[in-house]
Amino acid sequence: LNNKHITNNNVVWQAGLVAAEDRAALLGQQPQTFWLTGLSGAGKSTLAYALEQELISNGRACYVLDGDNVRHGLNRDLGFSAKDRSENIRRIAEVAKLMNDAGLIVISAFISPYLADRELARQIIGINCFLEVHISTPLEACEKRDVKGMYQRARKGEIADFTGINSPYEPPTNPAGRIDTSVASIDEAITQLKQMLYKVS
Ligand code: ADX
Repeated sequence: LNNKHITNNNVVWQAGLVAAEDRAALLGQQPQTFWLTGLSGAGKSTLAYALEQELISNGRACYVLDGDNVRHGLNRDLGFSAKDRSENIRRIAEVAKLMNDAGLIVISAFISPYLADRELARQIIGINCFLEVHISTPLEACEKRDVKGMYQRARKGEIADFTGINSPYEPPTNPAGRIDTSVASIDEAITQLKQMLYKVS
């Protein structure tokens, strides 16, 4: 047994009989994780679901992990402190890794405001699978949309630690792509995202 396969609480990694490559080959695709990061209201979820629909219609097996939904289940115990956001992202990255291992293309849509958390996600998921995309819609545009009315509430001081208002957002320094949905249409954005996928597949 290799030491790296034993965790600090004496759990031993159990290897299966099928390789990740075999599962991917069965699905006829190379698994990837699109990691969409950006402010609330930037368009991450809209793009994630549109991309999922497009890829599924092209015969690709994929799945969306979305902030609002995951926080209803797996991460319902977490809030929006820096510590909780880090744990949120760590768990999502582990889930994305499992889904990639299962052969799926993952599209994740989380604010994921901290550079260090996204770097950890990249390490967990693996640099060859991880496609970081900054949904770079400016704060002013997100706030003007205010689809959930949260910016207005945050401005009134009703929401603590709201990203962009009283909690930081650290933009990626070298993302695989950048999309500003106050400028690009959904169709243009989907075309750009698909090109990223096929480049590495
Ligand atoms: S993250 O920062 O931990 O990555 P995540 O993407 O899971 O955030 O959740 C963001 C969603 O939670 C937002 O779209 C918004 O609807 C909601 N939300 C509630 N409180 C906050 C807050 N303080 N800051 C940002 N988003 C919040």
